[in-house]
Amino acid sequence: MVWLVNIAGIVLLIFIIWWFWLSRPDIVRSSSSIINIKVADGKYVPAYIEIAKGKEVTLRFQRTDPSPCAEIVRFDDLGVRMELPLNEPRDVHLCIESAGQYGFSCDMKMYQGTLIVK
Ligand SMILES: [Cu+2]
Repeated sequence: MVWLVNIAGIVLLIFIIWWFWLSRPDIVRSSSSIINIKVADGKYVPAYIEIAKGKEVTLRFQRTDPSPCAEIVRFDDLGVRMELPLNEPRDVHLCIESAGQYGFSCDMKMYQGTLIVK
């Protein structure tokens, strides 16, 4: 019986690793030039966005989260920082020339998202 418990433990561990580190539930690959991002309930939705290298995109942030934590969005790698007033969409225009991953976050880095440029 002990081996059965061990196997159950290993399966559970694999599931936990997959869930927290490997699953990207809301990755969005958008071919459209305007991508809507909701700022709600303590997170960005979607939080993982794949965009094409060298193409102009508009990230349209719609903040419905009243937490003051959400009122700034910053793209540190790109030198972009923008205020997000409540219930008023704000656009961030980007054209990224080199492939890679670019994080974005609120001012205290509690809300986090990633742009994947390919
Ligand atoms: Cu914050």
